[in-house]
Amino acid sequence: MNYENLLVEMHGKVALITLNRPKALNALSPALTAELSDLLDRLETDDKVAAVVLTGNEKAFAAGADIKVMKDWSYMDVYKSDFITASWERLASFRKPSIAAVAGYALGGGCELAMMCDFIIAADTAKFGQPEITIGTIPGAGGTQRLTRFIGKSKAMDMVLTGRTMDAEEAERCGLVSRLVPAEQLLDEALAAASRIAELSAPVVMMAKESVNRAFETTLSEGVRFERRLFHSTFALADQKEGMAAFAEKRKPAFKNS
Ligand code: CO8
Repeated sequence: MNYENLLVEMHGKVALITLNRPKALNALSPALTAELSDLLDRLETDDKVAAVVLTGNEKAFAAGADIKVMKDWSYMDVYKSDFITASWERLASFRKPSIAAVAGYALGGGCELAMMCDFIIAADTAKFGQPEITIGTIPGAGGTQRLTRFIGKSKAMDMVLTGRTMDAEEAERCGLVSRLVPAEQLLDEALAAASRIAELSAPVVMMAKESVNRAFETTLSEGVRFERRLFHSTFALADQKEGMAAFAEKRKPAFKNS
């Protein structure tokens, strides 16, 4: 898998994807998002891959969509192409677990990309923001929607209307980030979390992810009903039998992903 704007490394069953346009602070060009979409298609169907960690570099996870590419586009250019929505949204529909490991800037589309992952682990150097308003536009890949669900209306309005950045401590305090670690521990922490998930039953992990995501799309009673159906369906899996038998027999479960 050779890409111009991404690096891919396997750590056991975890694919570590590194955004790799360091000179442009990993600005998300159409070429980069197309490559990411193609890579995720491959990883989703590859049984050797159980989870994904998405990261950038010390200075930037990603500083947003590529402004230099976008700046001269007309309304018809972005409307007719639906501004490459499919490749941007690919991460949000990825069925295997995904963790964003964020150091430095996660701005605009970079913050939106991190929020498409299942959870975000941040280095103490991380800075999040939706600064689109400062360049005459608004978030376009879910920033006004996902950020609001993560941190609530007041803080989301503050971020989106002023374009200010939020440091890692504030991001953890308000629930944008699940864990905050010293920068030098970021990748170890994210890879350890992904590896832990990779040891568990893959179909059960996918169901758990699907069920949590449902909370963003439906009412509480429908969501609970959906969860109950998936919960019941785990009882059709050999892995549920193995998991509960292993608990009763005081041993480690050996899940077979079936
Ligand atoms: N696009 C293109 N190039 C960028 C971007 C970007 N978003 N961010 C940084 N770069 C480039 C700079 O132009 C510079 O290049 P060069 O060396 O050739 O001049 C290089 O990266 C280094 O950047 P700086 O010199 O600016 O570095 P600083 O440390 O001084 O500043 C900042 C870092 C504060 C992050 C600054 O670079 C910055 O403000 N960047 C722009 C942040 C921004 O506004 N992001 C939002 C972009 S809009 C967006 O994301 C909308 C998403 C919509 C998605 C819709 C999909 C359907």
